[in-house]
This record gives sequence, structure tokens and C-alpha cells, in this order.
Amino acid sequence: MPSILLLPPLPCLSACSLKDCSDVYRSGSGLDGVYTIYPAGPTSPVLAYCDMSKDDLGGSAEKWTVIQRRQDGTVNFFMKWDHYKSGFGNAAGEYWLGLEVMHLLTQDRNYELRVDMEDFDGQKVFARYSAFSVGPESEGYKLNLGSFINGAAGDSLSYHSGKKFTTTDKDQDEHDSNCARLTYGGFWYGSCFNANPNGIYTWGPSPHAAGVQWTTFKGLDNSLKTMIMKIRPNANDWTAF
Ligand SMILES: [Ca+2]
Repeated sequence: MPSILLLPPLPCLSACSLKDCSDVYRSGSGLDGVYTIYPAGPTSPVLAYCDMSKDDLGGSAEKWTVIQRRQDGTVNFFMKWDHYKSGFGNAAGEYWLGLEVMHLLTQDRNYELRVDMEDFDGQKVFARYSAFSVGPESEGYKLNLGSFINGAAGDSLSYHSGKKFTTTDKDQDEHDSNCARLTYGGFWYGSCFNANPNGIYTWGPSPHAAGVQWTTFKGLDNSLKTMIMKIRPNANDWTAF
């Protein structure tokens, strides 16, 4: 885990044009840490963790905007609709950026998604997807996912593409019951999941189909130690800047 650097907000004149971490990077801030971004404009600052480190292949800095992170179980993710809509947790630790912010970000630019995860034996894997966007609330904050690119975690997320978001108090899934209640989370459930990044955090063994899980990596009976979802403008958008 990179060290965390807290920076004071920049004067809004220039900072308010920073919609995501790729903008922060281009403005000259190349360090990992918590930054203020303005995906909804100057009156709506949002704190986000920016992962600026080099990629595993030795390439250029990655400029990822972290939209979800589990790492120690200190934040309760068994939350209701309003929390998943507006975001919760701490950008320096565990958090959910919020569905409305994800929608606003991903309607302006084309993003790709990377999910990093680690089990309790120290095995680290990832899964990459060519596109990620979230529809408007009027369409249930539907997930639109591109194709699985690669990653040893395997593809547990494609199943969730096209699904609306479900919480304990808002059932938009395809199950007779409520998947958020069944799996102790909130997610783009179908009937119910192949991936459950927002499930209950347990140290290793978990209740069946309820932990922080990615089934093609560790199945339905083990919770993961870390789960990080992060997005960045895709290469075509990036070179267009
Ligand atoms: Ca249901």
C-alpha cells in the first residue's frame, strides 16, 4: 500500500476544472494520495484517492481514480440507498465514491476499469475491463461494462453489466428476494452475484456467498483482504487531451 499524502485544496480557480485524477495528474500532482476533484462542477467538491503509481508492466503513471476500496473492515458497507448514492467512508482508507459521482464522471469521458484484489495469503491479482460507466438514477444507476481484457482474478464482473443497483432498502435486482440483504452488501446484483466487492468484511472464511468476494478468484466461502475498484480515461481519450 503506498503511503498516504493529504494535500490542502488548491485555489478553486484552477482546481475546479479537475474532474478526476487524470486531471489532477496533468495539473502537476504526480503523487498517490487524497485529492479534491469536481466531477459535478465547482460547488460540489469530492474527496477521492488518486493512484498515480506506475503500472506493473513498467509503463507510465496510471492516474487512476479510486471509486471503491476495502482493506481492513473499518468502514461498514452494509448501507442504504442514500449512502450508496452520495458516497461514504474515508478517501484515505475504505470508501465508496458514490453512484451519482460515478454517473457524472462516466458520462463525460470513456473510462476503463481495473479491480485490484488480494487474499489473506498475500496473493495479489487483478481484472481489467475495457469500459465502465454508470447510468442515471432514473435508470437505477445501471452498470455498463466493457469487455474483460485480462487479469489472473478472472472475469467475475461481466455478469453484472446491465444490472441496476440494489441496496437493502431499494430492490432493483432479478431475485425473488433482495440480494443486498442476502449477501450483506449493495451492488449491481442480478440473481445475485459473481462479484460482491461491498459484502461483509471477514478475515478469511466468510458466510457462504456474503463476503468480499470475486468468485473466479476465491469462490463463495472466502472473503478477500483487499478489493479496490479504480477507473481512468481510456487510452483514446487520454491521447486526445
Ligand atoms: Ca429482488
